[in-house]
Amino acid sequence: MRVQDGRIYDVDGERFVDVPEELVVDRGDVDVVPHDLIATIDACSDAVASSVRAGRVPIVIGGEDSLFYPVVRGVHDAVEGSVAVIHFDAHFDLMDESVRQGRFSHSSGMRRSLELDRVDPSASIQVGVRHFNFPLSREFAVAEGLEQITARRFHELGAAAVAAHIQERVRAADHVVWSFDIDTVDPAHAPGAGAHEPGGLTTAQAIESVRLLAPRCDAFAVTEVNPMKDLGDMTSTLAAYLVFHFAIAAAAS
Ligand SMILES: [Mn+2]
Repeated sequence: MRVQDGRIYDVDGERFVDVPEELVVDRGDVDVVPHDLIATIDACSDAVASSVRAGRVPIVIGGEDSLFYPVVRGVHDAVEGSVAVIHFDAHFDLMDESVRQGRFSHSSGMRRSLELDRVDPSASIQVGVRHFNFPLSREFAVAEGLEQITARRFHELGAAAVAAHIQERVRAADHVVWSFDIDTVDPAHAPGAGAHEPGGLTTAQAIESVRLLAPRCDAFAVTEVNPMKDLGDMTSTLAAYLVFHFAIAAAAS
């Protein structure tokens, strides 16, 4: 990370940032229980909760997007007060359940998160959603008071204006969890994603969003990076940069 004498030059921010030795600590993988999804979710949730209780800001790297719910639950269980969810994704992830996917798949993360007692839909927001989705999911979002900023709208407004809006949206919440599905980013920029949804954010917009919002977050998850679909590691590299920018922006604040 080009750290010298405990500091780094943040080129995008045009500032020097102190980087303490323990700014980023790798706590290792959470055990996946291949034949017991609930046990895996519990393990993820417990790991996130223990990191939050230890005063850390967990940065969780997927794995597909069923990781989203245990990250929110881990923070929720470790803190008091209300929790806002910032959800960057091409998709709603508001499916209640389906015969093929059950209740805890990568299509239900936001739905399950909103069921937690202190998650506040009126302070939560979905960003980068696009194309076509289930009418019932949209109606559910409206009924819950969950705001959605489409990718189309994001392109009209720009990253800075969207970030300012999100800051305002989450202002009343005591804690903020941010889940970032890599398919938020356009497949031309991030081909190593579980799903290809054209019309997404650029890498520059994704990085700028992270720089602006990181200081407000109690946890950050990057999900759905799929190295088997990647080209020359460009998506994995983007995910790593999102994490670096998150850590440095948080350290600078
Ligand atoms: Mn998605």
